[in-house]
Amino acid sequence: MVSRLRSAGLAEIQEKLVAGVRLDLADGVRLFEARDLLAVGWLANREREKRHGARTYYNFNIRLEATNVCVASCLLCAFARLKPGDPGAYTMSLEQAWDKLRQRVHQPLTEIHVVNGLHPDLPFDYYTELLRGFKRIRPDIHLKCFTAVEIAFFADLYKMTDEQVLRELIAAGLDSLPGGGAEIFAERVRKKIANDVNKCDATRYLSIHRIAHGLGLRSNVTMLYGHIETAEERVDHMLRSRALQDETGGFQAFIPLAFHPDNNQMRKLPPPSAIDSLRVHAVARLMLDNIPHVKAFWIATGVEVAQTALWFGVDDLDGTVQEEKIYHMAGARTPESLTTREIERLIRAAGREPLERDTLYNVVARAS
Ligand code: V47
Repeated sequence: MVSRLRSAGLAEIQEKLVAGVRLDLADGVRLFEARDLLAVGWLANREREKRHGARTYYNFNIRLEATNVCVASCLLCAFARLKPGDPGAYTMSLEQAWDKLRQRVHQPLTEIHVVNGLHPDLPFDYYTELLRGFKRIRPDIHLKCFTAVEIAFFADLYKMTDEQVLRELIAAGLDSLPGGGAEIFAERVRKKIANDVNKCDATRYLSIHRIAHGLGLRSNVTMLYGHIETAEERVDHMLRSRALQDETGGFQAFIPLAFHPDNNQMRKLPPPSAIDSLRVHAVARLMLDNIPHVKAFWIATGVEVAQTALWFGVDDLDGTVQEEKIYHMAGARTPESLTTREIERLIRAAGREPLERDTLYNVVARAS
């Protein structure tokens, strides 16, 4: 392998990894530019196995998008509708949202993941009541709700600080933050694909995660790839995530999200290739020496690429998901959900060991 790494131009990176020296921007770019994908994957797999062996995590979860009304008009998005009443716009009543959980009382779910549009007219109580109702129905369920972009929007709309919003949501039952809304931190790209006064910038996204970590919440960080970003901008995004993790230790997982071009204003772009997806996950594993998990969101990458990524640095497949809309409205042809049995089968078929986890990566033991 050493001679293969040398011919791939990766000998120096291999030496750094063995010596425990951190990779820098130039190393990250070199990993993106190296032609030998398997050499990059081999390095990433070694880092993955150092941390997790063959263990591969998944979660029994559901997704809920309570409204797609969103005052932001990001070019990348196929989910949002600008105003209530626009064709395809919806906003669930609290009862309708709670019903989504009630209908699944028979499922041993451990997490609800809620992401919404930035709705201009709902009162703040809608969100706190949403959380309280979920906890009344299932007191043990973990509420992973609202991206940093939503938290910033709430703060501006309801005239609170970001910290006040987080404290009120925590008091209502919020348990952690998902990683959505990060897109690409680099200004050049963010300005083009997600330019909206209502969408917080990278500094505020990171600041909200910092505050959340300080209040005892865990969170994830995502990166939307495969559109107009350069290799430097991908690595910069990883390095900004790594820097915050050095400060707080609060990120659990880094989640690359493959761009889907259907039904949005960037539909002329081709979707990222399988090769690119495998590389992004592998480079993330190599750059992010301080974030425990790299997740392949199978809805975004496709099931087969997510499964293959288990040998390219990935140790987590998200979960059953159920009722996902953001990707399916943007053209994803993946199923809307997988059963735990299907997820276990595809992990085993990859030669890995499936473990059901809760949101905080405690292993869930089930009587069989
Ligand atoms: O922030 C929107 C992305 C994100 C498109 O924290 C798109 O566990 C691709 O953040 N093509 C929301 N992506 C989803 C998300 C997420 C997913 C899985 C797990 C977790 C977690 C978080 O979806 C948005 C945006 O970056 N997105 N439109 C699109 N056309």
